[in-house]
Amino acid sequence: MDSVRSKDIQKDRSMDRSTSSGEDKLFVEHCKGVNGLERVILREVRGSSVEVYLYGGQVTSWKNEYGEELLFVSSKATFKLPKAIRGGIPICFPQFGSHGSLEQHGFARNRMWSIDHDPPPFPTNTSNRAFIDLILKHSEEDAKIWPHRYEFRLRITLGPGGDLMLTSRIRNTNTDGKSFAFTFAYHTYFAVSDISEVRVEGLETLDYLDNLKGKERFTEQGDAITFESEVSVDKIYLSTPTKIAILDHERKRTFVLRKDGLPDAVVWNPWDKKAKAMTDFGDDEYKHMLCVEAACVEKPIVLKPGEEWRGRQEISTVPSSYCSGQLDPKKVFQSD
Ligand code: TA6
Repeated sequence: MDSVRSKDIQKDRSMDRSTSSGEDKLFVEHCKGVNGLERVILREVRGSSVEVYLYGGQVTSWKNEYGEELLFVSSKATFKLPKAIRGGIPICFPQFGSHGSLEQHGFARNRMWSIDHDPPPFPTNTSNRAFIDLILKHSEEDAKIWPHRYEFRLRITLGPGGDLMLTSRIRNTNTDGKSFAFTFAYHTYFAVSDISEVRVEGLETLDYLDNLKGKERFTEQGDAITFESEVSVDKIYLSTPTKIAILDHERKRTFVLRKDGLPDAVVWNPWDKKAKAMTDFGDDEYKHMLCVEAACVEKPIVLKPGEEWRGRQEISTVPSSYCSGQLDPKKVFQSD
């Protein structure tokens, strides 16, 4: 998996925040990545790190303090425009999936984002040092397919404890008085030891749209979601709790996903057939990834000119061993 990530990395490490003190450089570093694409590395004092490509405004690595990779990126991922990078956290905007007339998952993941050197004050005061502000704005190219003026500000923050936060602020800057509507997802690819050993907690008994059955609506059964049935899963859970847990039994690790402003959650694993059909995905890689995506799909967000929407996702890990009952889902969901 690291072959793609370590290939073609040029040793050109430039500074961040021209006014930044020596110390800041420790937290945020600009350098070139695969195929010379601009990337930013965030580091935290205890050793955790995050890698972000300006192409797609996409997180492509999140490592804990032991240097263990927590996100999946395919060994066949292409880091070449206009193809989206297969893995990490692609941003689906202004359309999730095929829910609309645009290309699958919209265009934000296939665009070159910029560093936002002058972001408006951030809603929450943060002592975090390891963060980067990115911005994507409307372009003539996009206006041909989506005739709206917008500003999409994305802050990516690595917390002192190694938590990863993504906060999106999307503003309608239309000057023609027109509102616009969009759907959205943080299409997160979690790295897992063995998909058949993974459980997802927090989506029990919820309604979902099955993308493999013409988006027909069903209700999930009572227990945690598992992946033993040897078939691909592609479900959009509606109006979910703000916290979801992904338990990787073999690794004794639980991912806790907290979300805000994103009512839905998508669960996707392509399994073997779809895996073989994807050119930028290894045939067996479906065994080591699971997408759980904080999303807004069922009810599109509508913004009038001047209005701004905010959608936030925070992911963290807790050591777990489900069998020993250490991780009691009720406790996870009560812990705040
Ligand atoms: O989020 C799940 C999904 O919409 C699936 O339907 C599957 O197509 C996946 O996204 C990957 O989409 P992509 O366009 O990246 O191949």
